[in-house]
Amino acid sequence: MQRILVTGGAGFIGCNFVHYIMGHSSLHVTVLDKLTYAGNIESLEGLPGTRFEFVKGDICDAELVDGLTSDVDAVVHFAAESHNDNSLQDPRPFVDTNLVGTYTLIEAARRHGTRFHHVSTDEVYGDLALDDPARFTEDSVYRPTSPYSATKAGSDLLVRAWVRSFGLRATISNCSNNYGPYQHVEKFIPRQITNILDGIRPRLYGEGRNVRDWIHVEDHSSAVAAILEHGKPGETYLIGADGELSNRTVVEKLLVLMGKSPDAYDLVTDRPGHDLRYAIDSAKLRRELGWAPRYSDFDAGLVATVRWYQEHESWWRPQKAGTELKYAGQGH
Ligand code: NAD
Ligand code: TDX
Repeated sequence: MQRILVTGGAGFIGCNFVHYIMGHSSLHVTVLDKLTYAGNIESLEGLPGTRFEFVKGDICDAELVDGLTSDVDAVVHFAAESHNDNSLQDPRPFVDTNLVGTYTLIEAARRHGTRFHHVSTDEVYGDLALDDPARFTEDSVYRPTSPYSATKAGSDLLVRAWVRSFGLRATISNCSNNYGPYQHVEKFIPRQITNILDGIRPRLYGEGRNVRDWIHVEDHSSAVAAILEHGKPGETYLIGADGELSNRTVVEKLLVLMGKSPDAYDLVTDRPGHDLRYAIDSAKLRRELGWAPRYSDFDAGLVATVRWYQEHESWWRPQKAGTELKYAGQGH
């Protein structure tokens, strides 16, 4: 494998993956990204120019996608509308990008016989009860609950059907909640870090009891790289790092880390349909591909993430006021 196409490479996980894969291989990387509100070209600064190309465009643009796909050995597909709260306000872009965009890409990959990796989420499996000892596995039933997770579930099923019906050489990964550098300030951890930096009290939806299973974004990147290299076409791999924590616990950790009282947060209106708990069993990935997370200490990862937002205000500041205005309109 010499050349890959990365969709959504100007977004949070996509840009971290591009930095990771270019630092750990001699691959040539082309990024295709529409630069929606969530994409930021600055996140791709400092990459070796001879092995990197950026194309601004839409994954729903069949002609563009066909040309780019014909030129590479593999497509790694991160591009998506990714925020649950937005999907509750306006589901349409989720249907377009997550469903029609994925369809457009797998049709091109089918025509050119291109290896395809589809990046997805644990949210396709719905949620678990807070006191349930179970975790999601590759055999869990699809039960998406939000417009976002429903369109991600639909995109997974399209990829599975293209594998079965057309022999597409595709793998799928479903990962838990990521944190780390370059994450948009609309998401939970960066929102609260930048709120605290701005003297605003963190906002917890409902009672803050919902549980998310946190993984550092670099561990997600190393897992996708391992699947791209050694994964078996047709297989799904769950990616997680045993990082279950309630939202309240995460906010308390951030407040203490940033020199505030652990109870200096506010409870706000809950998200409609708010999934209670996600939890990943990543035994298959660890056993079959020998993958293991490097950032097993969540507190250390959080310290590094807080430092990154402190040191990169010029990266996030332009998005902050508009994001908070949008949240104010939702009672959040
Ligand atoms: P993000 O919102 O930060 O980035 C998405 C990127 O896709 C942006 O750069 C945006 O400009 C681009 N994009 C959107 N629509 C496009 C289109 N039509 N054509 C081309 N580019 C387009 O998202 P993220 O958090 O980096 O998530 C990346 C992928 O990982 C998504 O598929 C998401 O479902 C999945 N995922 C995310 C998480 C998480 O915790 N954030 C966890 C598991 C899986
Ligand atoms: O201000 C907030 N207060 C709050 O309590 C925000 C923004 C969120 N929350 C809660 C909602 C969730 O329980 O924090 C948790 C995390 O919220 P998000 O960052 O919006 O993530 P989530 O809805 O869990 O989805 C994320 O993980 C799975 C990503 O956004 C998805 O793209 C990914 O698929």
